[in-house]
Amino acid sequence: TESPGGAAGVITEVKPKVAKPSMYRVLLLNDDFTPMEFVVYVLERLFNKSREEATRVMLHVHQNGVGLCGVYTYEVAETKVAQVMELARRHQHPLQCTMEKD
Ligand code: NFA
Repeated sequence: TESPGGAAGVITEVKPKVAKPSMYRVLLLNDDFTPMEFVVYVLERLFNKSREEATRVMLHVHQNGVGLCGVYTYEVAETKVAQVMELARRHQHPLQCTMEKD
């Protein structure tokens, strides 16, 4: 949407702009005890990854100590972290999940 404004010939945008939300990375941390298959399951179930992509991310975390599960708005990222921590707790695995500003 446009309206005339300012100097001759200048078109002023009048559509109101909304701020883009800050985004947060959800990270999975390696440990020596959580079974690889459980980590793959978490990535498939909570982060909507294919078995192939979930396996790739799991192996990255296993080899590098930390890896990216996804990037989300604050509330979604918080929920993902809580879901991972609760699932790990229920299965008595020490798997850790954190979030950080993108
Ligand atoms: N390091 C774990 C193992 O060898 C697997 C793992 C991968 C754990 C990614 C946590 C995160 N069983």
